[in-house]
Amino acid sequence: MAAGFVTAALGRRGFLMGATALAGLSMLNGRPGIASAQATAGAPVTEVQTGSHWGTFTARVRDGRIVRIVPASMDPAPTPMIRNFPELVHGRTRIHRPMVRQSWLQGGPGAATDRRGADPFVPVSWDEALDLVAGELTRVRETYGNQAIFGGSYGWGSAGRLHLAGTLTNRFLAGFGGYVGSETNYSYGAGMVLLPHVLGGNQAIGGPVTTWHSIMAHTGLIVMVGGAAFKNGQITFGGMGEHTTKPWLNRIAAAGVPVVSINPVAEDETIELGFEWLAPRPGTDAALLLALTQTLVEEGLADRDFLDRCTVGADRVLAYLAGEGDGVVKDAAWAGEITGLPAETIRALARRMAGTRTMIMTSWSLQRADHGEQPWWATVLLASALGQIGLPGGGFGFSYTSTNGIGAPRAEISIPGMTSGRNPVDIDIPVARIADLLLEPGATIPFNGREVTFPDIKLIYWAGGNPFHHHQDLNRLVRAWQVPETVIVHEPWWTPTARRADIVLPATTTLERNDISASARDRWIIAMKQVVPPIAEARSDFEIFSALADRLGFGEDYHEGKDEMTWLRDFWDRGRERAARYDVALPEFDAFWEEGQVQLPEGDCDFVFLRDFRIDPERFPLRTPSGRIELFSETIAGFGYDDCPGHPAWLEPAEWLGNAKDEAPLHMISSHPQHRLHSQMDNGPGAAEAKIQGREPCWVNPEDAAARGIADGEVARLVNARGACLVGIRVTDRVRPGVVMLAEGAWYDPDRPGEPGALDKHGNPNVLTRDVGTSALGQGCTAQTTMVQLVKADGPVPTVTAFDPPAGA
Ligand SMILES: Nc1nc2c(c(=O)[nH]1)N[C@H]1C(S)=C(S)[C@@H](COP(=O)(O)OP(=O)(O)OC[C@H]3O[C@@H](n4cnc5c(=O)[nH]c(N)nc54)[C@H](O)[C@@H]3O)O[C@H]1N2
Ligand SMILES: Nc1nc2c(c(=O)[nH]1)N[C@H]1C(S)=C(S)[C@@H](COP(=O)(O)OP(=O)(O)OC[C@H]3O[C@@H](n4cnc5c(=O)[nH]c(N)nc54)[C@H](O)[C@@H]3O)O[C@H]1N2
Ligand SMILES: [Mo]
Repeated sequence: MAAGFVTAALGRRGFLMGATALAGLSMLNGRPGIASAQATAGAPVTEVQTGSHWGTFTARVRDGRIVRIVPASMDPAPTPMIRNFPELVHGRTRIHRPMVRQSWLQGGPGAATDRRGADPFVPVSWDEALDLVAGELTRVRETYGNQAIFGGSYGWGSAGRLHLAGTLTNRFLAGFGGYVGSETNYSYGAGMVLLPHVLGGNQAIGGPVTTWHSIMAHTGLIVMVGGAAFKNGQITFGGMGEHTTKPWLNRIAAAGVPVVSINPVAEDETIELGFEWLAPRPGTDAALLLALTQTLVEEGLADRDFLDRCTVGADRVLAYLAGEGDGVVKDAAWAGEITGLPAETIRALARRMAGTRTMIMTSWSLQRADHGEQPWWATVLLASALGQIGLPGGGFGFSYTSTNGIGAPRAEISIPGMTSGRNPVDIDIPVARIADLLLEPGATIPFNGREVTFPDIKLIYWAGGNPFHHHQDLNRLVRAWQVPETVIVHEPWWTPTARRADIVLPATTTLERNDISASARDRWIIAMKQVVPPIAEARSDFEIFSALADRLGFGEDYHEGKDEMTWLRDFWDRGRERAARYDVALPEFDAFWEEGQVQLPEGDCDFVFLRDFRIDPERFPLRTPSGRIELFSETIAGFGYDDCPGHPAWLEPAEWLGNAKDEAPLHMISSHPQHRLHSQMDNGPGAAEAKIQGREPCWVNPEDAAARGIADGEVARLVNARGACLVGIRVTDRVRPGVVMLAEGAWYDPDRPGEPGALDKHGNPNVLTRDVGTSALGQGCTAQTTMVQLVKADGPVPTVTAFDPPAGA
């Protein structure tokens, strides 16, 4: 995803492997790697294997239509989501032709920008569309300069080393003279800014981390802060051969390793696998983790030797825990009041953790909250006090429960991909500050010890993301989106963002082109073969940008005269050379392509994060200023931020159950959806089946539902000062009283498009969420810090129109 993956050098040392272990490279036979005609009754069926963020599968095609999706045989736990592809590729939400918003076409740039999302569209030919885009880019560059172009273009797009829409956009705009970009991400933006100060890098997020093998063999207790949510393990960014996370969890459960899920919500695994469930108030985990640490200290269970040898600043944090400065002891009784968990439960958990080999798995969700840096820093503090960091099966990690493939060992071999090139405009905003950027040109914000000044944006170019799903406070984004003169979007589907563009260029889906999937979290390299020809007039992002670059005179720099297959061959050949340096012999490209897949050798199954550092911190220092784990960071303290002091602390969130107002008494969690990837596949049958009267399901505790006279299966309204949406009610005791859960990703569907404050008919939580950064340090997204009211919807409710193409289409 967006930039910023720094890997600590040291934890990697344990990952070096002997040549013999690597020699066993295998290419599996027996799967339909190439298109093969089969005689069936009627039209011939071809079978083509391809890959995606959801995994690898074979698509059966008859008469140019995908009729069936079959998961790949190497995948032990495929996700049912892949069955959505036939509808996604052929369904009625596809954009078939280049389209221009009517007012823009008639009135030119800047015309009636408040009608974005409301205006009809006018189809144009590809030639006209490309001329319009090239002309408008040139006008903006000449009139305002390249820093008036926003090309941060955040989003998941599709898997593949070539057709990564965001990278292709960046490369194109860099070649055009530059753009305002974005850095960090929505996933763990606050965490990835924090951890380099504390641990010297982000290996604790991206891996390698202590393997599941090591956990299975050595761990006596797993504590999942942010819960077991293996719905999230259905996805690997960039694609995969195997889903490993859920199978490992099943094995761990079968082996009887106790798992405590700390989560206001009980996800499926908590019930299915019989995990222990502790349901704190949302946003209070930092207090819980501090109190667990304080309990260890009080009871003489803290590992002083580890704290002395491997950390700096422990004394100052422990003094804070003991109440020095504010007179408040951060003990179990104190945290009990904040979290809503019994103090004795907190004490008992601390003792259990100290009494056995404990692995703490903290999820990404916790830091998408006001002061989201704190629960992550407090995780490192607690793990340090336990003193098991660097021991087999002990310590902590930040991703085990948030995405597939973390903790699965793999060889250090990578296939290169398309690069974005150097951006001559050297301005990047923290990605979640997009609305601030548009609304406050000239304003300066603090960010990780420096300052970012927002330029005046006149043109937005977006491909591969859906800000009208992903950004917070959508009513504010509606206003911000009216500021630029022109918005250009590439999309396969009529998503809320495509509907709010001035020029929409129809992109192919991943099934309509060739690519290679190779993720650092998986052992498989997959040939992502074209399954069907492009639908209607769709073109790949690469073709679109190549044609534009040709028009604008830098085509040769952009495409280098290479077509799709030539690029893939090129990536492969370079990856093959790299692999040879690790004694791994990859086949020639043609053999790989014909076979359709390659399995890399397994990495070090016994890998333990920070093992060498633990053994000898002098010899294997971290890349922090002190070389140790920074429980107190002079650097962060030196920034002087009130909202992110020099050590982990409990800082009251802007909104939480501890300061609930009558008009918004419920805490809303907006988790990642079970049946889709963000907004992707919301237009498929899987998501549709999960909806309630066509709306996104909202989990409500029986107490809260009864207090409002609301029953399971009804449509109700979630509302706060920022917005309102309709949701389908799921009454369940799997959510803590006072908390509601509405997954992100339902296509935003306002009853009065273009108007801030419209009612979203469909259930997108981001009409309710808050658009303020985590802190001056991380400036991450704070979607989880949201209080709402739930109201019975009396009378008839409006029909959902999110999936009806706009007028003119
Ligand atoms: N309330 C709330 N909001 C959240 C979150 C939350 O927890 N709560 N989570 C946040 C997080 S972590 C993330 S990562 C973001 C995700 O936000 P996004 O990454 O923006 O979400 P997606 O729905 O995956 O959007 C990808 C878009 O790319 C399009 N697309 C797919 N393939 C291609 C292609 O090849 N070419 C082009 N041009 N387009 C393509 C898809 O149709 C889709 O519209 O959401 C964030 N928003
Ligand atoms: N199926 C599916 N899988 C996905 C994605 C998807 O869209 N769909 N998106 C992918 C992406 S981009 C990302 S970033 C990851 C996200 O990974 P995460 O951020 O880990 O996922 P979430 O589902 O937001 O939240 C995980 C759990 O945290 C709990 N939680 C929320 N708030 C709190 C809190 O304050 N305290 C505690 N203790 N628990 C809390 C939620 O109830 C939920 O069960 O998922 C990835 N995997
Ligand atoms: Mo994410």
